[in-house]
Amino acid sequence: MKRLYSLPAVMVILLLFTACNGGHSPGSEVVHKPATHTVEITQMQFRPAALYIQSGDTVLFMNHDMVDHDITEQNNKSWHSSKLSSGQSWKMCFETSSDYYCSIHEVMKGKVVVR
Ligand SMILES: [Cu+2]
Repeated sequence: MKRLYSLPAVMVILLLFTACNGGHSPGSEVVHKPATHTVEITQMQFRPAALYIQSGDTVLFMNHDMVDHDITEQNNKSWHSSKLSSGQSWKMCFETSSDYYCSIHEVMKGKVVVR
């Protein structure tokens, strides 16, 4: 018996709005307008290696290298990007600080510090 089973070629989840819910927590005294920051990946490094943001900000990772990279949360891999080819980018909204690295090149490390 021949079973033809074609997997969906592409399953794309488009997260058009990756911004964290800008919910105003009760009693919060400062309303921060979410910003977008960029981390450039170049010459096997994240630049800046340490990025300081505010909760709810979005970080865009841009791969300028000729090789693939990814961005993986370092402590328990609680999140990770897809593999970024040269010229590709990926973004995520941060509510807490995270250390991250590239799982393809484990010496590549960086962190996002929410303050
Ligand atoms: Cu890498």
